[in-house]
Amino acid sequence: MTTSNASLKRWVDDVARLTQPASIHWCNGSDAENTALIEAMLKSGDLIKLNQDTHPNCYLHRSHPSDVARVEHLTFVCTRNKEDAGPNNHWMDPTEAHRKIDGLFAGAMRGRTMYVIPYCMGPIDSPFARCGVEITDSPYVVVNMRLMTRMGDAALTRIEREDKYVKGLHSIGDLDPDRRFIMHFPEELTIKSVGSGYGGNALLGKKCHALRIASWQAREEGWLAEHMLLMGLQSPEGRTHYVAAAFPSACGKTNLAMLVPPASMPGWKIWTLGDDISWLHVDEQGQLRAINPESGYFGVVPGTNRKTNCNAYDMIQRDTIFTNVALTADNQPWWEGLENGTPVLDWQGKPYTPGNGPAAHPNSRFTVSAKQNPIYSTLADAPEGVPISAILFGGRRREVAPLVYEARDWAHGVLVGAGMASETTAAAVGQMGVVRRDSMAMKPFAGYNFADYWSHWLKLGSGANASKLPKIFHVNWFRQDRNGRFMWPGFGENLRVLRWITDRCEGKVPAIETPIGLLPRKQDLDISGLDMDPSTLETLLSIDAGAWRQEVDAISKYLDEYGSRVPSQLREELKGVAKRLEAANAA
Ligand code: GTP
Ligand code: SPV
Ligand code: MN
Repeated sequence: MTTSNASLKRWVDDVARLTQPASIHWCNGSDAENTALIEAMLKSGDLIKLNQDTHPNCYLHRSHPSDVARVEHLTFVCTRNKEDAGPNNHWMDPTEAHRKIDGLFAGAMRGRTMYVIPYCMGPIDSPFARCGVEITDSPYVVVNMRLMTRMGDAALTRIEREDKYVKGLHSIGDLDPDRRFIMHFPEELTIKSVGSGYGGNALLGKKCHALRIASWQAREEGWLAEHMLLMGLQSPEGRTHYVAAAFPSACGKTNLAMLVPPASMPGWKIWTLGDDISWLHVDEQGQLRAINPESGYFGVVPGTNRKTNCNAYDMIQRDTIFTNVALTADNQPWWEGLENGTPVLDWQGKPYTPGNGPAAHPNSRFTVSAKQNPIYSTLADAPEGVPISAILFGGRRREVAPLVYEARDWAHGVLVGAGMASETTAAAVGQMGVVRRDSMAMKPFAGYNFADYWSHWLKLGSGANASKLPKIFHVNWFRQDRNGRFMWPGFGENLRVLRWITDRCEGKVPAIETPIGLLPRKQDLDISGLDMDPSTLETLLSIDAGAWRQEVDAISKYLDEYGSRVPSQLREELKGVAKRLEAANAA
């Protein structure tokens, strides 16, 4: 097979000349192709068959122990002008970057098959969808891309028609962390990644295309590409609100998107549209609408069980690829937080000894088609997307940030998103549990200067055509008490907070004005049936003025890092918070 598109054919030929594969395979996305790839990977040891009685069509992949998470320090945005990448990105001159990485690609596919993967991010017939082609020498990448994107013939047809697509080149190379780079060339709509087989570094449709390159395109074209889940909340009366929520990696997007309502909220229904990425546009009526560019989930495994999220748990009992989980004696996958079973082999395949670190890697993942989600929304395939009632920002904050508050308006909401902070997690290599600023949960994913990104957000909201903007909220499920215990039960119980949010969207309940935004009155947040003492709720719903004055100072210093490109409106919003804190202090 090949293509009628001359530029695509030329690029594939050029890559083959550089990387020297033994053969070239154009992926069509068929079942037969997938089965053959899985058979081959079982033979090569890339995949291990899991217990087919308990987990039909489930496989385990063990990655190289040095290759288990995203590598932010090796991820570059290569723009002609360094300032365009901004202090939020590592930068390299594009000419130098190409030279450096092409050196690593030279001959990298010798003896291997080179796969050409045409894919579409978003419903194949959506005007908001964007296509790409990933070239890779990893069959694991191919089978994952098939679950995560609309991959194969239909995508190729659209690419040939449009003649515009993102070029992604990937090789696992020798997996040496010293020869590992993930490079983005937004001005050329090009991605080059070498030396890693891990999700976000290797499945180029996901973070590299749908966030870093897409955010760049989105600014040029007047839309937003965001690290947001997308869900529908249907009340017992039958009204549905769609909500998009940006939380940093491993901070609860998949779980919120697949939420199981608590017993105390009968009649509520949740619909998942997406669990990681949303593309948002203002439509002709001035309404913000969103699509999920992905078609599968690459989700965190640890912590998933029947109690925390039975939707997610049920979904991964069949047709799932597990990466870096542990194994039981009868070859079932095992991870921390699972209610039964005993691990005998850890994620590296070594005999498991309790007390010697976790059995499953903390960033072990499942890859599964979204169609297996029992609450998958039929509107996830709607070309026009869904109207958004509310945007949520949130992070992992053991202190300072209350359970929920509402921004005063769009511009204040942009400040709330820009000032977000969260504790680092196992999703990226590096120290865990350190609080860092992570604007809109996009610190690792914005493909351009954050200062310009904040301006773009402000501009989108002030446009005359944006008349029906969603409300913006901040949530925090992760407040801890003095003993390090989570104060809020989280998971399904988060629906109690979402209900207050939709009540606010419908103008049903008043809220309390505070210096940082609008907080719920205690009587408006239903906590019936929760074992929660009044002082805990008090803490969750109050703000510590001293801690917030420090927070404002910290945000101010953070904005300073971005210099004169920071929009003055953002600084005005921050001054507003500072003034209100002073006034409250004086009162
Ligand atoms: P990425 O895929 O990395 O973008 O992560 P994500 O934002 O989708 O996070 P996910 O839902 O996978 O949750 C990450 C971890 O946080 C898991 O171990 C969950 O069990 C845990 N978690 C999710 N929601 C909650 C919550 O409401 N409360 C608490 N305490 N933990 C949660
Ligand atoms: C994240 O780290 O935010 C993920 C996993 O969703 S990855 O695809 O590796 O980026
Ligand atoms: Mn993510």
